[in-house]
Amino acid sequence: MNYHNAEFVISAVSEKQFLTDLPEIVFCGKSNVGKSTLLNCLLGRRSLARTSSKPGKTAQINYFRIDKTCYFVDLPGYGYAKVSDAQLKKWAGYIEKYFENNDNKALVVLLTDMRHPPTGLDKQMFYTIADKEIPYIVVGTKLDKLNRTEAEKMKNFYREWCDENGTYFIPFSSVTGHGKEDIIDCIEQAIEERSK
Ligand SMILES: Nc1nc2c(ncn2[C@@H]2O[C@H](COP(=O)(O)OP(=O)(O)OP(=O)(O)O)[C@@H](O)[C@H]2O)c(=O)[nH]1
Ligand SMILES: [Mg+2]
Repeated sequence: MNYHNAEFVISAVSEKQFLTDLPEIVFCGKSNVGKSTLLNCLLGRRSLARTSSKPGKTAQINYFRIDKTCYFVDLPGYGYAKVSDAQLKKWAGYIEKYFENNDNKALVVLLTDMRHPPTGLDKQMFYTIADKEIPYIVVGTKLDKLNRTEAEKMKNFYREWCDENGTYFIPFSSVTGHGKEDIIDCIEQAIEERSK
C-alpha cells in the first residue's frame, strides 16, 4: 500500500455519512494522546490530519482514503474535561453509533500515553473494543518523553497488561519514528486478513 497516496474524504457528524465501501483502520484514544499525529506520521505527512497541543481538536469522525485500499479513521478523543457536557455527549453518541456497524473494521489502534498507566476511560474503551471482537492493538505514544529507565518500566507494564488482555503492545514516538514500522506491519496484516 502506498501511504503517500492519501486523501481526506469526509468529517462525518451523522450515521448517514459513515463510509462503508473499504476496510477501516481506526485510531482511538483519549484527547491529546496523539491520534492525529500518529496518522500523519504513518502517512509521511505533516498535517493531513489536524493536530493541536490543545486537547479536543478532532471533533468529528474523519475519514482518510489510503491508496484506494482502506480508510484511516481519526476519532474524536475522550476524557477532555474542558469540553461542555453537551459536546461530550455528542461525541460519545458518534462513537457509539460508529461502532454499531463493524463489518468493515479491520483493526482498531488504541492509543495510550506511555507516561502513564491506562486511565479508567482508556480501560473502558479497550474493553468495549475487545468485546466487539474487532482485532485491536495498543500503541503507547510519546515514548520520547520518558528516560530510558522509565521507558523500560512502562514498556514492561504495558506488555504485561496487553498480554493479559490478549493483544499486542507497540511503543511509539512521533519524534523519533520508533514503532512506526511495527504499526505498519500490523495494519498490512489486518488488511490482508480482511481481504481473505
Ligand atoms: N513528544 C511527542 N509529542 C507528541 C507525540 N504524539 C503526539 N504528540 C503531541 O501531542 C499533542 C496532541 O497531538 P494530537 O495528534 O493532536 O492528539 P489527538 O489525540 O489527535 O487529540 P484530539 O484530536 O484532541 O483528540 C501535539 O502537540 C503533538 O505534537 C509523540 O510521540 N511525542
Ligand atoms: Mg486529533
